[in-house]
Amino acid sequence: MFFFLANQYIMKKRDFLKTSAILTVGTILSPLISCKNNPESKEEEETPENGSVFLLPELGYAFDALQPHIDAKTMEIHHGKHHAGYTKKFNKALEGSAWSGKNLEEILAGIKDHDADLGLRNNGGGYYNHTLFWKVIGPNKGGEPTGELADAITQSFGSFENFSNEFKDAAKTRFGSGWAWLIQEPSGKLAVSDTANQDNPLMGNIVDQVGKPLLGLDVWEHAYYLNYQNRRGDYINAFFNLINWEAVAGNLG
Ligand code: MN3
Repeated sequence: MFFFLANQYIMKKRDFLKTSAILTVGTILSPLISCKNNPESKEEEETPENGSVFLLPELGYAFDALQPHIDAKTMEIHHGKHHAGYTKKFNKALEGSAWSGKNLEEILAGIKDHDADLGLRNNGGGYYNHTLFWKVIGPNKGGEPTGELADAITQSFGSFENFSNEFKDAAKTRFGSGWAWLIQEPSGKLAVSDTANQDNPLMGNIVDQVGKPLLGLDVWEHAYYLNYQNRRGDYINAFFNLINWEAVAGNLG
């Protein structure tokens, strides 16, 4: 049975209002929150009136904290524009849908491959994927996992080196925009996979390899182009200096 790390980011409207009332200016840049400063704004009217809203999570570190591996400008735009945009559009897509009020994992697992679900697929995936991404990287991280996760990687791949080669290869060869993943399959075994666009391994009706994401790497050009231009391989190598293995281990089911 999967559980989802970002359940903490979903809350009922009344709790959201209570929370937003005590928030001061910080790294949370959600339009859903910032619009509270202006009750007359149009964005306020677009906030779901019932059910739940998903909030843009805080990074937990400064925009420049991941330098030189990921530059501050990329982080600022990626979190404050891209992820904020997915968050807003996801909430909008949920409004009035049968999925309103469900948890994120259930929503992703239920999405079908047809036009009616496209807004949920792209924006629900974008919301989940980036929420995971910020959690599994951090300043002064990298190295190798220890304990249960290290054992699981050795069991599933033979060695950490085999895993990292397979993961880097998946990230390099993902054509166009998408993500590379370390997932835990329903059997418990770990595997590497990759998905197109904002698809997520929980989307069992869409992806070939289903599993719970433990680690995800965004290989959209917006994730690295300012610093690395076309050198996706350099960005992937740099990512390994940022992996927060404790956080990845925390995602094990
Ligand atoms: Mn991205």
